[in-house]
Amino acid sequence: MITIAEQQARAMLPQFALEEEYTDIREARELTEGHINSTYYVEAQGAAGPRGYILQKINTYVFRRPEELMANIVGVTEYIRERLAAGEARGQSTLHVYPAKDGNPWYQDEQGGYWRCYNFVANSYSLQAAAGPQEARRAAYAFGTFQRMLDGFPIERLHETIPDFHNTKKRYEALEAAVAEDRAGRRAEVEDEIAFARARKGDCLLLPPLVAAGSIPLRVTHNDTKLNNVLFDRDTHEAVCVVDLDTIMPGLSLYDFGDSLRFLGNTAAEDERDLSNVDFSLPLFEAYTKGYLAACGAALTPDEIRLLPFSVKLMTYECGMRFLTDYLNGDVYFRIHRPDDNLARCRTQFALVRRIEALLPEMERIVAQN
Ligand code: ADP
Ligand code: GN1
Ligand code: MG
Repeated sequence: MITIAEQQARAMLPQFALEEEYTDIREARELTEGHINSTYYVEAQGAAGPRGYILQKINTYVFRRPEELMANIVGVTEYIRERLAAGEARGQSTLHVYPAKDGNPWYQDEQGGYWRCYNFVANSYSLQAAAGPQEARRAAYAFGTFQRMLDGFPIERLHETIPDFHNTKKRYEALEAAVAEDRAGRRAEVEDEIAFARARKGDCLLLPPLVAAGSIPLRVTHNDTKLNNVLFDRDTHEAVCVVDLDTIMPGLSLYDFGDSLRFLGNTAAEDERDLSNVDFSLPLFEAYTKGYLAACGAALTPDEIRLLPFSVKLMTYECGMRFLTDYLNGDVYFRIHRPDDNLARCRTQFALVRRIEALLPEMERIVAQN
């Protein structure tokens, strides 16, 4: 029986102008770790041997303007490629976008769906959790280097692929709107979580005045720095390529730092059901901080450095609110595997916020020492 992944690969791979002809599709399978797009790994037999591709159907509920999104990705990957060719950031690589045969960096299918094709980064793997400080430091180095390389990118060329993506105040307001509407009839079940979010509303207001005053600069940022959005090399185990470039936009370095630790600093999975397993790892925080500061610390302002610990709390709180909002809205945004996934994810994020709150002084001490 032919699987859906095989069907998609057979229909979509021929639409792209690859650098070599292939004779056969040897393997096609869906990669289900991401929460947003539909991602397929495809291995095709070329003249010189098998070659891996990533075919992705862009989630157009989440990304309303896929042409602009692809323009961002093409611009940023070309820019990074030039910097790498000039000898910067040795060991790092960037994605290659294969154009469709009509020349666009996407292919539109008969139902109006948008597809794109990347190289599968050869010999790479991704992780759902850091096994130890070395992996945290390596991921941090890759994300920090990515940010440093994009420092000179003309920020005005970027489209905002999701407006107000990390505007925590707007995320709070979206949660209140979802509570009021109670579209899926789930409100009664989540009163504790709603109260938790409300009690921390003031946190939403801390960064905007510093941005307005210029002590926290707007930069070109990735905005989705989960550990599984960086690829590791199978031989060296270094973090070699940052992927998931959909949310590259003007943003704050603190979003990237905080969001990475939200995911990687958690001792449990994002959708862990047993909250007693959720804790925040100070050794992983320290390792990540070291790797990040080594890669891009020289460019950071005193306020950016001072607020590194707070950013972890803020991004965790924000993400928890986003999961809660989606749960109340009936799971329209994040991909779920089980009906209560978004509720479980919200609960892990809020449990983690509690732990981070208790550990903030320790985290501040670690930043001061590095
Ligand atoms: P989503 O937006 O749904 O998270 P991603 O672009 O992050 O989608 O892709 C999902 C996963 O597929 C990534 O976490 C990564 O592990 C893997 N992946 C994506 N692109 C590539 C690539 N070019 N090479 C190797 N693996 C990739
Ligand atoms: C989504 O696409 P993915 O799975 O890497 C989300 C992030 C969240 C994350 C939570 C475009 O990331 O913002 O932090 O889930 N991406 C988008 O796991 O909303
Ligand atoms: Mg992803």
